[in-house]
Amino acid sequence: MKIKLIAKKIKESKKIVLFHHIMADGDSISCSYGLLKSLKSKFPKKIIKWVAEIDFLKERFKFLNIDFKDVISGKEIDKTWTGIIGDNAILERIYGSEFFQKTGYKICFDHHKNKINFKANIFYQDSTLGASSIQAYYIAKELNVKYNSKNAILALFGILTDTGFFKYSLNDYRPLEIASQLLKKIENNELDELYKSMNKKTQKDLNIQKFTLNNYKLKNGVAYLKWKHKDQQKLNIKPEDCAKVNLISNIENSGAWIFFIEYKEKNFIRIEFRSSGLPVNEIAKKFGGGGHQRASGAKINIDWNLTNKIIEETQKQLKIYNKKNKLD
Ligand SMILES: [Mn+2]
Repeated sequence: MKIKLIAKKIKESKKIVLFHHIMADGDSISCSYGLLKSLKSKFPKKIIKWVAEIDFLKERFKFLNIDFKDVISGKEIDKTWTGIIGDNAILERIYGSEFFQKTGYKICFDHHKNKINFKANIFYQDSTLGASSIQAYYIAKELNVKYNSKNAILALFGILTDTGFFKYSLNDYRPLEIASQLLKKIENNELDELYKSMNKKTQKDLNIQKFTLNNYKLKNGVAYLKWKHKDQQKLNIKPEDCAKVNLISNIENSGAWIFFIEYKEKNFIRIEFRSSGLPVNEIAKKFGGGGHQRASGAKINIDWNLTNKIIEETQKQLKIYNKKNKLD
């Protein structure tokens, strides 16, 4: 029903502007740039633009060769525009949120469980989906978008990112079903390039792996690592480079794994929580964060005593969880 409403509004709108969330990931790219490409191919006469964090996207998604020709600064946005944000329902997490707020009609679609914290005209939420790019696909399908190799690969990219190449979506057949449709349109060499890029390891990556494996701790079922500023300096890396908590995923006798990453300049610690079942979003929430049951995040002030409390809390919750589920 929401999909039909969104399609109808897109058809009616003369000017559409898409947004991505801050620190965009593959799913966010699919829902903004990918959907933009699909909509432009279907509606060549409409004005369709996006607000993009150009420098960040250029650096992080080099391999996508994003063309930024449809990017607008946002200043020209007013009530005559329809704004679309996918993969996020938190106003502060929209890149260019002040411009999003100026749009006359707001469409939001998201696969997170979080409550939306702004007024949207249409809010299409489905937390059973492993990626919001699947929602973007449903919207495009409703509009009869024809896929070619370029926009199909952008759609697939989000699905691969958020499902971990279909690992996290378990027996949900929809990501694979949609991927199988998209694959019919994708050139083999392009997919080969995408897979290589998504799995590429740099020397920096290897240094991060080496440090992680040498320094993580595992206690009472919780694996964790504290990425302090001095260690980042030694490895000549930025805090955002450290956000790879799955380097310590699924170690035998562990049920949850956490990275605490110090952002010295910005004066906070970013926390990445992951688990093999424990609802870590409940723990993240207690410390001002949120996310999915098995993948959540939070941000706290730089306070290493508090990180110890978070580890203890996770150990405690894991013990309860394991007992309840007869895992110990
Ligand atoms: Mn997502």
